[in-house]
Amino acid sequence: SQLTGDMLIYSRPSKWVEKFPMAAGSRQSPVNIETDRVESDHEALISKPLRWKYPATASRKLVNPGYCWRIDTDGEGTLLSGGPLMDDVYKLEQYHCHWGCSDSRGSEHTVDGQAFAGELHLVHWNTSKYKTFAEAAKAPDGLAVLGVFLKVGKAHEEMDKIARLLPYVSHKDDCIEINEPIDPSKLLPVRGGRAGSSNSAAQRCVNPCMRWAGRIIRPAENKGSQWQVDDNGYWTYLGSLTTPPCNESVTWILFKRYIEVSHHQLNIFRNLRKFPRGEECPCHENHGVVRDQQLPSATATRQS
Ligand code: SG7
Ligand code: ZN
Repeated sequence: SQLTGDMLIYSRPSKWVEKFPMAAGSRQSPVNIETDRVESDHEALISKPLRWKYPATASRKLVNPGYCWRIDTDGEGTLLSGGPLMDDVYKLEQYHCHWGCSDSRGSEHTVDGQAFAGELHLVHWNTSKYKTFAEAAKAPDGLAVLGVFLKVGKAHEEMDKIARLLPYVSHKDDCIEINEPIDPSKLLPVRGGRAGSSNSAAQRCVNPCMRWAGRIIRPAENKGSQWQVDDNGYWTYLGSLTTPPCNESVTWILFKRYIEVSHHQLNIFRNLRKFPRGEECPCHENHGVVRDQQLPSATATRQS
């Protein structure tokens, strides 16, 4: 049986490599962040704080591609620079979300084996070096994704603006224009447009655990929620897109702090439909790693 197009998104990540050879690469995402194996004093990270700017008017369209919700921006006036990106200037292309069928999972990355209820991704491309998003997506330093973990708690005000619009894009290929401004910087756990400006705040992940090298993330090895959460911090490593074509073009920047969203808001995400009007199959979850773990055939062994 041939896997094609969108069906791949719903298939197990270990199948992706059949059609997308990049999925077998050596810097595949997501990874498990091992907090006792990070480097704090990387000069490149601390010489310039990470900084961002997102005008609320840049969020133009809300789309249901069948496997998540996504907000496309016009990039106008948006900026991400500094930290691991050094002096290159990146623009925001889109942001989207991953979630799980229960509140105990849904994030793509894990921290010391612990999954979160969801993960928000702000996808940027390097405008200093490349002319288009497509060109940047093929380059090793072409993309930068800011990741924010979602934990269940109180309802998030800015996220609610998105949740309230989702019924208008309930089915695959539905798309609406955004009129009420949605400000992606309000979805970040760190305010003030900068992060990682002190030595311990920005940390580079050392030799992160790779999805395709047989190192499958195991919640069983969870050390609990005891890791250090730096108020202004992030973890960074060089990785890939988490879905086909799995391009190894992403500098990942994951905030240590999470944001809270409500169970109800997550349920609105889970209620999005995978197919066009007429077929009512809900998108219960759309995070990669756990799907493989659930399969009995997954070889959940760890290499040291
Ligand atoms: C989501 O994640 C979508 C994809 C995105 C993919 O499935 O947002 O974007 C589109 C255009 O649907 O793929 C090329 C791209 O951004 C992977 O992005 S991610 O690594 O940040 N999860
Ligand atoms: Zn994503």
